[in-house]
Amino acid sequence: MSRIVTLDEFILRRQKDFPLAKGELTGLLRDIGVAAKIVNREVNKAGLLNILGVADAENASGDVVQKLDLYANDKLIDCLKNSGECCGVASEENEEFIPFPVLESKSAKYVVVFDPLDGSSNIDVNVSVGTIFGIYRRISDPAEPCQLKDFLQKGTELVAAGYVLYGTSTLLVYSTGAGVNGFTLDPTIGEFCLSHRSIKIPDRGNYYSVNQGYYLKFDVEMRRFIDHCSDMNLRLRYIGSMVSDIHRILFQGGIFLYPNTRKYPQGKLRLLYECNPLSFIVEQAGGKAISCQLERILDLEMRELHQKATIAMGSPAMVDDMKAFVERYSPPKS
Ligand code: AHM
Ligand code: MG
Repeated sequence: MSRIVTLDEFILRRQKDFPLAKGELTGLLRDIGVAAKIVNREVNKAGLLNILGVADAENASGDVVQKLDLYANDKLIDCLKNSGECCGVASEENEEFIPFPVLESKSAKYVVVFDPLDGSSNIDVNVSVGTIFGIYRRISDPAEPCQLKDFLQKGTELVAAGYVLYGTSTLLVYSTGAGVNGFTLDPTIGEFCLSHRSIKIPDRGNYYSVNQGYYLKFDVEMRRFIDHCSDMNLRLRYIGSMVSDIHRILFQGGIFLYPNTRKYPQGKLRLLYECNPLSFIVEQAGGKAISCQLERILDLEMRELHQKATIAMGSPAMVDDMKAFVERYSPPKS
């Protein structure tokens, strides 16, 4: 039997590969791992504790029942606030970013962005959901509270990113820009253990993942590409939880699409909290991530915290196919 490597041990080992690293990023990743365990505990007992349902409802003992996504949001903020390595966070659940008080002893160098529980429509029906996170080095003065510009950095500036998938088992997958590794939570010892080393996305796969219910609302070039996927007998898989869909594609290959529709002319998914961190992971695994207007996602300018983007990501050859369809079938620009 091979020796078990825990997430903490792995992160510490990796830190030693960077002689100038002082351990701040290591501490941050560990804190995110702790928050993930707390959220996982609640996700798993959600039905039992009557924690599901609308925020502001009261449970039998008169306590305020928190919606699970708000609970996850609070836990992540708590863990990061107490880490001492993070000077502020921006969450999909909060309108504004949250600066943390400036610490007397050390000035934290990082900001963290996250979607605490992605795939919220799945929460109440026991289908997999996930947490997505990204870590940036602050660019404002470390002696001052963090500022909006610390968060409005392009995806290319990500120092680390990852996700946690609360599925049949709970997995944490992350990258610091040197490959992608996955850790499965062993509930008997309460530790994330290295289970997927150096994840590499297949060049092609048998799956495509898109909300085909919106087919008639997509632009013609996107419809032609979806027709092509169907003609190629690719299998359609769409969970409605981006983390789950991307996780499958990471291992089995395929393409994930969320194009613009009439309802969402800029796309639906958030660049900061969803598209950039997952694009970072997919690229680190050898895949590609572009907008449906064919710009690399990680190169997109950030203008506002809740900015949306269209996205096509996954196996590199399939993203190239999609690009070719868009180039071929887009109406000529007048
Ligand atoms: P959420 O952050 O409100 O949960 O929305 C994001 C989710 C993604 O996980 C998923 O891919 C998408 O929304 C599904 O949207 P739709 O129901 O329009 O297909
Ligand atoms: Mg989301």
